[in-house]
Amino acid sequence: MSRFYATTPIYYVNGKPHIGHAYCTTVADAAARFHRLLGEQTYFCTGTDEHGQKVQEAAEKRGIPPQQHVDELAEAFRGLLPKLHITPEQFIRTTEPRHKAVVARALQQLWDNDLIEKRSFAGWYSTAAERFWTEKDLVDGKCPDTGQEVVWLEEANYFFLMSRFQQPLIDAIESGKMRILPANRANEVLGFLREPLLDLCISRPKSRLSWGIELPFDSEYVTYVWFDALLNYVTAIGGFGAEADNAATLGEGAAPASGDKGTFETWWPHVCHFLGKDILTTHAVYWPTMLMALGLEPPRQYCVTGWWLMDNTKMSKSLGNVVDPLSLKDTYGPEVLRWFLLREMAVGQDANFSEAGLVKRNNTDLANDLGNLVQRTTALVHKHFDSQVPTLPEDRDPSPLLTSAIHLASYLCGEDTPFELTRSAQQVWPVEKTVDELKLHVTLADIMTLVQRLNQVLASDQPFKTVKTDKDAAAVTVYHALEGIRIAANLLWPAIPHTAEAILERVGWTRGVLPLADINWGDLPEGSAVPKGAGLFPRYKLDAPKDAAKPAPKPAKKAKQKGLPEITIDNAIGYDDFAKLDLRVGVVKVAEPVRKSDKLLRMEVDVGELGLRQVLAGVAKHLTPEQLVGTRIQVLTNLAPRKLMGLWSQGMMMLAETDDGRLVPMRPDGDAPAGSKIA
Ligand code: ME8
Repeated sequence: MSRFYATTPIYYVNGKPHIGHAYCTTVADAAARFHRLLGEQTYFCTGTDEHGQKVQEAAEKRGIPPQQHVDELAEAFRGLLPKLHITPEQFIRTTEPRHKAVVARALQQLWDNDLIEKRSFAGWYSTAAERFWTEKDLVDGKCPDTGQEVVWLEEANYFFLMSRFQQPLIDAIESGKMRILPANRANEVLGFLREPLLDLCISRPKSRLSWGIELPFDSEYVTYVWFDALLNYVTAIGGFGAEADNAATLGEGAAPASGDKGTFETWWPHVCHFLGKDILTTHAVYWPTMLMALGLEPPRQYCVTGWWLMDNTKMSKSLGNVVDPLSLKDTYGPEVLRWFLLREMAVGQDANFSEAGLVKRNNTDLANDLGNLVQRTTALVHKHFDSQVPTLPEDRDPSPLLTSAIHLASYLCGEDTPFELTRSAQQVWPVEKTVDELKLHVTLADIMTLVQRLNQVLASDQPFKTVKTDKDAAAVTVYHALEGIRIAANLLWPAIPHTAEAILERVGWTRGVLPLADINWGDLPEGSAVPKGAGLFPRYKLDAPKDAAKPAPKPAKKAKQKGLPEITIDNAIGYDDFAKLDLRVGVVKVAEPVRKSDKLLRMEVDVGELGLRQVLAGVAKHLTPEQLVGTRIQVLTNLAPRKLMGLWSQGMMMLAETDDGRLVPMRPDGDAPAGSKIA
């Protein structure tokens, strides 16, 4: 049987859970549920990372012992899960004895195999990043990752001989054995591996940090927190001798390697790590090399997620600009929050978080599209069909539009159907394909095309009218609309599990959520009772004061013309706004990498009458300087200048960002000279 083992990062307990944590865990939860729909056995783990300097300092700040601190905060993280309808099989904490034992066994094995060495070492240490940097790594004398102060430290430490595994790691990524999604993140890791890989300092002297797992071969040291934390993924499924401890801790039968839950060997080949882009190196470089050194396979798959931003800054505990996900759940309910997190953010990319955005997603997708469909269809059943699923009359075919909805549903479920992609305004894929590629935002958008198609069917078949003149025709539409809703709800279950279950009941379906292979159009029993219920999704309006700082949303603009599909443009801007942009043709005179940045290129661009502009663009992973010098690009010249890596950027290069994360320059066609206005 095929399996899927989903993990989230285990979260630092140096602050309360925030939207970033809620997001990563929700994506993993939804992915695990989608894999269940694909008929796979799934195991999903999350937990807390409880050792290390950050946690020790957080406890000191509160003036309480670290154990008390971590016990309290672990409960805050664990307690958040049911409130977001997240259902992991296991919650693991790194201070549990079963995990400490795994870490000690792993360290001992590496030590016995001469893969750990003691060396004296000096470097700039950043407490915030919990690591050493070399002089040339520093930016303005500060930690390049966190921008915080660093201190010079000289000490003897233990090193894991990570450098030995550089080539096997490159091979694992290049061969696809380690699958890193989205693909641009794999390139990022390979880019990092172009430089020689150093050995990894995996100890901290107790004189400096006492809150950690003691090295089994030197009681003067504790283990570096990342070495400890990453091993949780193995502990959770019984690796490194954790089977018996797991069974004792979690209860017989609850953990892999006990009862019928499989073993470490059966789960490990199917692991998929969900993680934020900021912890890619630790997961895709340190972790697989640790596993290789321990004689285990590197992780099979990674899903690297982007950041939720607020005013273009990452929301995080240390920045203090954190939106409490619980407060939004209390206002709008967990299902709306889940929907927003999963549908709004393209997996892997950053997105801006706003309450207004959440309200909009609720109102358009859930209240208008899904809620209305259920409400209108079941209202017809109550009014005209005795609150029962109508019986399908013989010899009455569904309308062509309805037939296309039936085909679309089968196509989403993976069947060969005559459904033509061109019938759809957007390209739609079978659920299995986009789930496999971990593009869950696309999966959900595709499922919503079924909901939208069913709404179009109601608008075009007009059963509320035909029911008075041709009840059989209305019965055909209503039966199939109920069936379409049943299948859409089944497919949406991974994102909005409680609502999906409620919708299934609402259309008279009593067999619960089914795997895709068991979904057949026409299985909804005729005559089953359709219960009455309240509206599923209330519409919300944001109170003015909450949004006072933001510009008032522009009224939606509709463009109606016979023969053209009607479109609605939210937040439409007027021509005057557009005219404020000074876009010009530019000719790149110079292009070169920016020191200490693997993303930025510095260009000097001739923009005609505006002179020569220095433009910084985050394209180093997509374009070489040679591909730019001498070519023509489009530049936005009146964007307020910004300083990046100590250099001013005096314009913005226009790029297309493709779904698979590539950046493609927008090149002016024809021979318009440098400085020509683009309008
Ligand atoms: O890194 N948007 O824990 P952590 C999206 N303990 N994701 C965000 C975010 C945001 N604004 N802010 C944080 C650790 N995250 C380690 C992991 S695993 C063996 C050890 C995500 O609590 C971030 O990207 O600092 C990361 O994936 C996760 O929260 C954990 O953050």
